[in-house]
Amino acid sequence: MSSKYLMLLLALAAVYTAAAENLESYEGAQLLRVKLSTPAQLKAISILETLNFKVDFWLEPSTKHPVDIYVPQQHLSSVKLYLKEHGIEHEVSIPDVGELISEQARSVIGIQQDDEMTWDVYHRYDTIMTFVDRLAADYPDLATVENYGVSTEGRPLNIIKIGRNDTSGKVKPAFFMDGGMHAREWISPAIVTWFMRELLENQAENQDILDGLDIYITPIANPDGYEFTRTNQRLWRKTRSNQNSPVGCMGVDPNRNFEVEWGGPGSSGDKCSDIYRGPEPWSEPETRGIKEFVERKLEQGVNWVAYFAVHSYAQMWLVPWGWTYDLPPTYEELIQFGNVGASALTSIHGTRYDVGSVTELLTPGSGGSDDWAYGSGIFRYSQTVEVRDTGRYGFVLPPDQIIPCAQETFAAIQAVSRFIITGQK
Ligand code: 0X9
Ligand code: ZN
Repeated sequence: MSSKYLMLLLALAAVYTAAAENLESYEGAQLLRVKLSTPAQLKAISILETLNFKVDFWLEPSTKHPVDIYVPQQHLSSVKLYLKEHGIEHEVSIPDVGELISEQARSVIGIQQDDEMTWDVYHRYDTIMTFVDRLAADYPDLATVENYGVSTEGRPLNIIKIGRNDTSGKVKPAFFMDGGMHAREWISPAIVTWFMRELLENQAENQDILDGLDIYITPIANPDGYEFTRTNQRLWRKTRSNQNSPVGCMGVDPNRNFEVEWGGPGSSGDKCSDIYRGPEPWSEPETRGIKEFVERKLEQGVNWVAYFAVHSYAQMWLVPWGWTYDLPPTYEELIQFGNVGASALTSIHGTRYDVGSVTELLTPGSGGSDDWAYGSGIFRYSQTVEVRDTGRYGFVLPPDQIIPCAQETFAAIQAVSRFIITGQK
């Protein structure tokens, strides 16, 4: 190894160590998977959150699907005992969450500085936003970047519009996509940036889509939270606004902050909860920015048709409602649209997705962007796509899955785009 290279490696390692000093350690924490079969077991698991074991439900308690529970090292034996006492068997899906996180961090050291956009690692906010600006500069006829606000910590909220300018006067259908709403779901910004790249750098394959649609993508809807996962807590979910909590809890779950039956089931008034809905709807500049942008464009004549919230994980294509067990009035066509997407997705790598309403497949969660998009009457089709995986790695998805995940999800976007374009002719 040349001494120049060694010096570079040492410098990078020093930067990493300095940054790592602020990083919360997840050493020895485990992800446990349980399958609940009775209402009593469901109750016992739901209560777990209030017992001071500092558990974090990566998948919320339900009898419809396995439940993933993150447990810090110091509470593992108590939680395992609690499960046993309630007759609930568990599997350990991640034996050391801290080790898994460090492994992924180590794999970045020495490979590259984080300035060039690639899809083999997860990138920082600056790298991603610079990439988005570059795309718009490289493809001025097809892409433009607009600002729709500023985050609590002062980061620009930018969105890219991709589509060929139509001079015929015909109003094109438009898609809206929110990526990176939840900070720790790193796969989301990683794949939506791939969609942009695919559309613009592989135009031959996407001519009809570029001609027939306008696709608006905000790659990191919650930039403060995203950066906080890089500098402080890898598993942070919410925004970073100050809520004047007496115990110092920060932030709001942006996906409980949209106004549609705001404050309903599956959202919390506790500032320390990961599903804290905020003091009022639209309290966060990150959610308010989306609402105001969508409404402004609507007034300017944009023909909004479909809303995609890109989250992880579970491999589910979720349609409204999230706030009630009732099915929405156009449930059938939402499911039809979802099936078009999910079957195209599966055709690429065989990855299986469930399609259904949020409350059919998961648990209620009120105040989500999907419910607002649909319930406001602005978008005919609205969905949350929960991408890879099903819990083997959960939020700590290895970066070698970015490209396969992006490829298959992009196939879904292409399929629903064509469904809209041909259907609307
Ligand atoms: O709970 C959420 O916000 C989403 N799941 S996640 O694990 N990515 O946090 C699901 C959102 C589904 N839609 C609504 N609850 N409205
Ligand atoms: Zn999410």
